[in-house]
Amino acid sequence: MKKWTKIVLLLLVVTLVLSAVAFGAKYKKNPPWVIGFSQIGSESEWRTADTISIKDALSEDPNMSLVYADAQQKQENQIKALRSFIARKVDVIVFTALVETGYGPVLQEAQKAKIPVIMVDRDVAKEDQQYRLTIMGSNFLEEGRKAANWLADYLKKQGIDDGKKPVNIAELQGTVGSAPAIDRKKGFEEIMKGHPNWKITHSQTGNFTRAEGKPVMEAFLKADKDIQVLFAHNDDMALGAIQAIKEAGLKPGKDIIVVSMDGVKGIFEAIIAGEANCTVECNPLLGPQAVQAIYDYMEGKKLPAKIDTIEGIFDQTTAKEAFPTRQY
Ligand code: GZL
Repeated sequence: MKKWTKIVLLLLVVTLVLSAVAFGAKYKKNPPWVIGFSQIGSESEWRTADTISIKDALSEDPNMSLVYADAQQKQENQIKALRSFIARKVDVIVFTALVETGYGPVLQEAQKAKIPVIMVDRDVAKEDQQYRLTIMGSNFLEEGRKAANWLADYLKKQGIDDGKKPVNIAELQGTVGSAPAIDRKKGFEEIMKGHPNWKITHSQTGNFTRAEGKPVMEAFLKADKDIQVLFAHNDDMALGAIQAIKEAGLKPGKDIIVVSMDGVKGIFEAIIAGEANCTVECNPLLGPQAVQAIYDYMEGKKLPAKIDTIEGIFDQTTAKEAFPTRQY
């Protein structure tokens, strides 16, 4: 090849590369970015799926490197992790709040250090939301309403609720002070107002775990067998309670209607086996949305205050068909 041709070709390649860089995405800070992800623990099937989704999405992205911290359900561990991210000057913090309150000071420190905070799943208290960029996750209030509306429809169809006879409900609450526990309860009780014969006769936290849901349900049943419905703030506690109902000689899904949230594999199996009745989906697969939010931020786009996830509801008429394609 003639010398001149080689020079022209070389110049062409250099120009192409430079223009690609010049007209490539304009970032606030050029990658690679260090992302600190503070997760609350591994208390449920839902949390495990959520952690895998977010860790995979962040670590598989060529522009991101992940610093991961598991708080093991302790807020002090989480605050320590956030402070270590700040000290390390990570580019973005991604975190889910174990409980709503107590994060104001550390979020202000992140803001002072000009480190953006993107919340996933559980938000912080209203007064501290000014220190975070956005929250992505479920609408817990709506999940509570969906559970109660499904129950009203089911009780009517089964001829169990004449609007007068008492419907006694046992409630397994999630982690005290957490956004899902507060808002799922609020949403459920909002719909209850339209059913004066419904009553929550027992209510206690099972901390979103099977191991704690079972003994709490055992204690409910020891005190009072006149329970028609179990409303559990997540499937893991419902699965623990189903064991307790069986050990008390009752049929879960029949003697006691079981309604919970998340949509994990275990509850699909219980619904298909007729031992549970309904699960309101709460999508944990937030990884891709978290990565997209980081790119949007780095490209200077304004993030919406809340990024909602799309969710369904499953019962004994739909669970069997949906189960094979479930991703968590
Ligand atoms: C809800 C999430 C809750 C799940 C539980 O988005 O925060 O925490 O419902 C999990 O299974 O423990």
